[in-house]
Amino acid sequence: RMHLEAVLKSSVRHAKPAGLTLQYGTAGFRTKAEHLDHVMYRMGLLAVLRSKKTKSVIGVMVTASHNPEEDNGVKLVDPMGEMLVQEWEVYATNLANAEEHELQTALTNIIKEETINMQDESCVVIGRDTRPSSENLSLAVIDGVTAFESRYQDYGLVSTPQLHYIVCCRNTDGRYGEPTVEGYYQKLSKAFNDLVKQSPNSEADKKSLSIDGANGIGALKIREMEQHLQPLLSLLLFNDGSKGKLNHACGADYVKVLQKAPEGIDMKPGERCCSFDGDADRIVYYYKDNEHRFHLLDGDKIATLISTFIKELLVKVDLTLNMGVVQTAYANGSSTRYLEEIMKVPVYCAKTGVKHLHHKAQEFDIGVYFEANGHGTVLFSKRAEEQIRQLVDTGTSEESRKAAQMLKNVIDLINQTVGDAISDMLVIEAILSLKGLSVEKWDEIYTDLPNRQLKVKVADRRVIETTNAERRTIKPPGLQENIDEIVKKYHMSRAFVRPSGTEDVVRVYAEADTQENADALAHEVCLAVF
Ligand code: NG1
Ligand code: ZN
Repeated sequence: RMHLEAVLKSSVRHAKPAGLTLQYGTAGFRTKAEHLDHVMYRMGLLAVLRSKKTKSVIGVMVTASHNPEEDNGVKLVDPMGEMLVQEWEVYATNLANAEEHELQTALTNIIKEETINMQDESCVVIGRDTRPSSENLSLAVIDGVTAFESRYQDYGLVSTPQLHYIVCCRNTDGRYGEPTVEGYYQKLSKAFNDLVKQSPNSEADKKSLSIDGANGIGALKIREMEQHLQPLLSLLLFNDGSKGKLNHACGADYVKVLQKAPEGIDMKPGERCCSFDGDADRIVYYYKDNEHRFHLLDGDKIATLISTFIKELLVKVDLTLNMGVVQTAYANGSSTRYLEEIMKVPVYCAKTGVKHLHHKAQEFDIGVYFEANGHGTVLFSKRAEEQIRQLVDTGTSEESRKAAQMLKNVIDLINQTVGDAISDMLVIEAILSLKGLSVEKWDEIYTDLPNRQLKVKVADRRVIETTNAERRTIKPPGLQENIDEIVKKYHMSRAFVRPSGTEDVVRVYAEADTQENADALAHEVCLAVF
């Protein structure tokens, strides 16, 4: 058939190295950039098929997030700005792994199985991070899209959450916002400024916020947005990409895993600092105290701050909307206990990977989800949004109308499509300002249990299988019993292992009463895995 001829012809320029296999995992495809050209071309093709199938605009983001600069990756964005639906991940994997002579069959299979009408319209939007390899790889995506004669728009350098936002806008007739980067800045800055203007706390006692941009796209985008936030937020940007290497000794993942400040940032005692990751969909906060001790405020602390704030507003508007918090096994035990026992908020544990948290959070009127590593957002159901918007005008008291207005601003400020460092940062900054809360006071809400995360290289990580939201192993036989015995030797302890979905390693996590014990426990469990 005509359209496949063109596809096969162009594929020669993006030939797959024979024998190379990759898997569409929790974060799409991710590996060394030089192995990805054929994958990009084929994801361009797949995006066109997905677009025809859903009769919507589909996104393709070229990034490897917090991975080293030499890596790259690609993920597809579904119509409402969500991650690609799970059933299509299999198609992505099959398509990426088909040898050149199998490509036609792989494509025909998808078209047949999904009964795709190739005459249907399609449109793909493309974005990329700042990696040196990203531009050429995004051109390979475009080659795939045009081989199918599809419409497309290349948005160039954007953060991952900006592309998710754009996809959602394009498929909702602009009701979510203008489908441009400028539209994103307008929407978020208006909501932020409206929110912060209601703060009773004076400008004078506000310190500026220091941002570690991980030498990535987030730094670029913060520079563009900065002027929209004046004078309510003053920012100091470090690791802006002018000297350092992407994600090297900086960024949210580095800070979270090593529990220390990034290089290249100037920290003064008591001053708020935050780090983005390489594609700006994660954020963690931190500060150093007067004794120069480092304090981390990770995704769990962020989830607690945001859910507490929303819960307080819900009481004021007197709406009976249910709210739940979704975490993963990596959530610090103290955060879970605080949310359940003090805040009386139901907490759920999902498997690692945003799509799992996102789906669980959709079950609530208001679903707050965060991975401990700082990836997260808040989802408002249609019902919740409607009720809140209505109360802005019809609330029975001044106080309830004001609270409804704040909730409405939060809805506009949060990027509901995916975790977003910039959006989350603005939500946090607004809450701290409205509550007159310093970073130390926020940190004091609960005390983290000392913890350690390690990784172990094994011959084949797939020999480990887990259950119960990855908190226990069922394979290989005997491993869980071993871990249980080791954990028993420590106080207030917990540990689990799971195969990573993005790296060829097994991850080990441990918590205990002291840092020494958490470290020792993590080491012992590593040995049990090895
Ligand atoms: P893996 O490699 O499966 O642990 C990591 C993060 C996830 C998620 C993905 C996607 C940890 C422990 N794991 O997954 O939370 O962010 O990368 O980027 O942080
Ligand atoms: Zn990321």
